[in-house]
Amino acid sequence: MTCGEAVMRLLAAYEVDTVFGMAGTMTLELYRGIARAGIRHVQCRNEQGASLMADGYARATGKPGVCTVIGGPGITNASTGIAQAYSDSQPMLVISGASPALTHGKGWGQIHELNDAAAVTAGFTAFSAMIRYPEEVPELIARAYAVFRGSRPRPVHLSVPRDVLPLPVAGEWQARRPPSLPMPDPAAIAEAAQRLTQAKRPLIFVGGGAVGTRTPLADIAERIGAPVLATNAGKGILPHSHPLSLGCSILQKASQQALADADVVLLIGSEVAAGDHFLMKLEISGDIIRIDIDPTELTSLYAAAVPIQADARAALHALSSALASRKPNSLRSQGESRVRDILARNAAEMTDLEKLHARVWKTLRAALPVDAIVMGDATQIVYTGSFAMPMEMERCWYYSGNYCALGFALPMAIGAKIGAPQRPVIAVAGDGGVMFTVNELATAAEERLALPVIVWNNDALKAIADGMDERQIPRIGVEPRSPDFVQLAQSLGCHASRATSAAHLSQSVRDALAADRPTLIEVREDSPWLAA
Ligand SMILES: Cc1ncc(C[n+]2csc(CCOP(=O)(O)OP(=O)(O)O)c2C)c(N)n1
Ligand SMILES: [Mg+2]
Repeated sequence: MTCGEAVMRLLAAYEVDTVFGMAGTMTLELYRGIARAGIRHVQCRNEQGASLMADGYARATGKPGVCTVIGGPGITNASTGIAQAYSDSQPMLVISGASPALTHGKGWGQIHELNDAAAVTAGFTAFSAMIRYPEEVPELIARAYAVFRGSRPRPVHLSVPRDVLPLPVAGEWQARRPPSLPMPDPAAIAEAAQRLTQAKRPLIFVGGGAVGTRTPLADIAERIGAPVLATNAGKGILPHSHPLSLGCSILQKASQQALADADVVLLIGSEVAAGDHFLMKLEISGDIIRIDIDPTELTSLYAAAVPIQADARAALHALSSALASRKPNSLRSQGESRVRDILARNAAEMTDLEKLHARVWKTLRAALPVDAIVMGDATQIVYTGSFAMPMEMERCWYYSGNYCALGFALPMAIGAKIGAPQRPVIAVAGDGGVMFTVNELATAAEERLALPVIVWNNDALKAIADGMDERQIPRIGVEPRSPDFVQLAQSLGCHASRATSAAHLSQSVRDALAADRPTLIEVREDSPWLAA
């Protein structure tokens, strides 16, 4: 067996069933392994697509996404998707080729040569390592899974030189058992429970790290009467319809004010990234009880009065038990009326453009099943969607958020649909953003994915054009000429249409969810049917 084959057989032992990739001569032995290990290979059109698809797969399945790319341009192309996954704390394993080990750093002009590949990806991975001997592989892959399963998940990059991949490996490598997650300190939980019972205006703020905590979260919120605010990544953990849910409304003023006014904030599994609120720092004047798996977060920008380093699920179960033994403070109905008031003030402040976006979301919400996954690009309609698209379930709404890489939505949706084919998945991107990765429509067509792709067309890089207008800067480089999106999608093997009414949009989405291939649906911002 070659090292390349052994790598893939070992990944199969870690239950890897799919890799997203682009082959090259340097990675041929990995492909022998892919074939022999019975792993599905999804061929992307550019490595940026592969890393974003691997990320989408991870978000839909909860398992690490894997991509295989060549060194050099394979890695520099994949970097955007790896960095996006890093920013959003998603597990991803990137296996790349590299030029022969002997040549590294010598400037001999080897094909795909990259000075210090590990240094290139070090800034957006939990760790990046260059393999020198096949024997190093089992430990490094075990370390990658320790990151994925036992700590804050983040991407890992392993480069395997082209002269190491063909080396012989004797015997099968075994998967190693990953460590368990850190448990909360009982004293810190008792202190948190004490402070929460005494709070007059508590508020809970949940991020992606709180996924999987619905039951204890709802229990805690109800006992202390706390409104629950979510980041984009935390959207749906508490169902939108819950009377204490503020949804992901942190872009809106009344929600920001409620956070500023709370006397105790329970912040769970979130760095409160600026991509969710567009401010340097949110105002929080109350004490923060913070639960995070990453110890560095607990002392960061939003430093904790009560820092609890733990897995959020374990911590919230412990906190809900600790609160159960205390007398409820009977603030639930007050909390619910605070929520109604905040939501009403947010609604009253919506701009005309946001109201127009919200009409589209209303149509989409009605057309999509409750468990549909929405992958949103950095387009204005998605910013509005963060608060205007209600979610009853977690892991259903993803937005490129803080790293904010244009071109996120389509490949993410492809990866999600491949990972969870039984789930409805939809991509929403702007006319500017979709062009970054539109080539991957060919991948989606080849994979015969029933995937609606909404293109929100306002004939501009509008978020930036608006910024120029506001500052009286002439519009430069923000009005690219778009292709005919319908023709473009058709030529890449997709169905395509332009929405002509709300009913037509709704029917097109429903049809697309059951189609034999992807469907691009263009929605023009200036559609007469969308006007108020
Ligand atoms: C890779 C990348 N380059 C540049 C940007 C800066 N940027 C943020 S939003 C935006 C405009 C996007 O235009 P479009 O997708 O049409 O959405 P719209 O704002 O028009 O709704 C740009 C250029 C970015 N987020 N990502
Ligand atoms: Mg646009």
